[in-house]
Amino acid sequence: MNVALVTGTTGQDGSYLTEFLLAKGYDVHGVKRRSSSFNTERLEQVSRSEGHRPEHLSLHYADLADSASMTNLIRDIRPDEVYNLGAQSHVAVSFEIPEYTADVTGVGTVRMLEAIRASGVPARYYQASSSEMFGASPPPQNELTPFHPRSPYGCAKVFSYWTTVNYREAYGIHASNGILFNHESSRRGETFVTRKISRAVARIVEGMQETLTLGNLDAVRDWGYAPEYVEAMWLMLQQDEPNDYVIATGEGHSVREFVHEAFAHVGLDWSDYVKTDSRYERPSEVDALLGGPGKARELLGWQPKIKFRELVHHMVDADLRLLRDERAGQLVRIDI
Ligand code: NAP
Ligand code: F7E
Repeated sequence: MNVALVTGTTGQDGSYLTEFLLAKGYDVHGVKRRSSSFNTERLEQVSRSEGHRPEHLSLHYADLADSASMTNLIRDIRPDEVYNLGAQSHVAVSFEIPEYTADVTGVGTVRMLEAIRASGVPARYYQASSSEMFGASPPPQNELTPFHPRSPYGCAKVFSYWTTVNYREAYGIHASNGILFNHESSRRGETFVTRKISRAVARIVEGMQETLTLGNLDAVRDWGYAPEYVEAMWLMLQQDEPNDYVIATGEGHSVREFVHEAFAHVGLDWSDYVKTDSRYERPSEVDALLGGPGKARELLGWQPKIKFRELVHHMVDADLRLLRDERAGQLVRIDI
């Protein structure tokens, strides 16, 4: 039986990865943070998935800002694989709380790797690196593209990326970076742009909202489907040698195109509903991200299946379903 420790298990990716690992027969230990309200809603969706094995999922209170909690977990659980997905992951928010972002998203990685090294547990390690590290480097971006981060979040991820490489080189830890481009789903946090749009479209259709206010519509992103991306994380840790991989669809689309496609899917013209406000713009923006996933295709055999149009339609349909079920007083599975 393989044992995995997942930080960020309550987040979008953590919930899909947990589901994926349980289906593969793993014992999964997830890290959750103390919160004054429930923060395990996504894991409740995991518990309704086919083949869920609740006896193989354990949740532990710990925090990336608290090294002792992570060291104790690794020593006690002795995982075969550690997936470090926990982070203050919101780019715009990172400008408001840069020091906290550096601590959790940056130094948190040192805490995890140092816990592995100090415990002597021979765990393989996955680091959730990000296309935000490329920042101002023009597209297309791949593993050889120089980093030029444009936010405190991007800077913290660059630190984590090199820390992961350093622990691999210095201590021989099987540590890999997944440089994931944006990936989305019905479990995406509501303040990221894709979910903000799909949720607003559903609310407008249901007569619960009149307009949608966004920031920069010109930004281009390479949006993929989150459940496919967690499989790539797992594949990286199944390789004989650790390595760093870009995971992306290879297609770039603007926020404006996303908005257009989402409203058109329900027969509406986006320009009748969408406003812009500089309050949603960032002090420094990443203009265009478009990844080259050739190395992952060649070495991992990984390829994205769901592309832009299908993703947009899935997200709008899922939010419509969720809203209608909530209004009907039902709580049902909202996976797409
Ligand atoms: P997410 O939904 O925001 O989830 C982040 C997770 O980190 C949540 O479980 C959160 O807990 C946890 N967390 C936050 N602060 C923490 C702390 N101090 N200690 C322990 N855990 C903490 O993010 P995601 O979209 O799933 O992304 C997963 C990882 O991949 C993140 O590291 C993100 O930066 C990175 N990434 C994401 C994308 C993307 O497009 N989604 C692309 C590249 C890289 P709560 O639930 O309690 O908030
Ligand atoms: O913004 C623009 C915004 O917040 C995408 C995280 O998962 O992916 C994510 O970071 C674009 C940006 O994601 C609004 O300016 C316009 O250009 O959905 P987002 P992100 O910043 O790309 C990377 C790969 C990560 O690693 C991160 O963890 O959309 N935009 N109007 C807006 N963005 C938001 N949030 N809200 C708006 O109203």
